[in-house]
Amino acid sequence: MERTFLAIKPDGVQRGLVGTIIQRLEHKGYSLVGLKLMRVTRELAETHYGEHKDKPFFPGLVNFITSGPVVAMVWEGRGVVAACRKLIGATNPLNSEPGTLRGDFGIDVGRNIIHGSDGPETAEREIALWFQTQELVVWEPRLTPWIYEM
Ligand code: ABT
Ligand code: MG
Repeated sequence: MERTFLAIKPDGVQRGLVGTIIQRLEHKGYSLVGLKLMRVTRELAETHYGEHKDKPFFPGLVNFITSGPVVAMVWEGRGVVAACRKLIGATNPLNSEPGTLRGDFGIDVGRNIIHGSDGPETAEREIALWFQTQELVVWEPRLTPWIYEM
């Protein structure tokens, strides 16, 4: 089964959206295999957002992501990487469709609620960066045959 890395950013946690976000992904049919509330170190933030290190918004981005608790998660299921990007919505919440997390809950690009891996290779790299193998729980949800044709 495919896995993706998602992180509810400090704005999402401060605004009390943790439960809503997890519920939406559970209702979609995906299953949680890793979950932790944590403060992000500057080192982790700079590595995670390394591709943006020369962009003008990089210092603000690192300050923001280290400014409060983050909920780091690994979700599993068929097509989960691309589906979560769709459920999250466009990077700039003003361009995100209603019904997406950013479209429903965000306004500013620098306060866009949640991160999701942008492809399967990125997902593998980000899961390895944020989680140790023993923090991920392998389990078989009982609902599987009601969500998948198999
Ligand atoms: P992430 O899931 O946070 O990676 O966002 P997404 O993949 O949708 O968009 P990218 B391009 O990866 O943006 C990374 C973070 O940089 C912020 N950003 C981006 C700005 O603040 N200004 C900009 O002009 C752009 C392009 C948005 C993303 N995170 N936050 N917060
Ligand atoms: Mg990104």
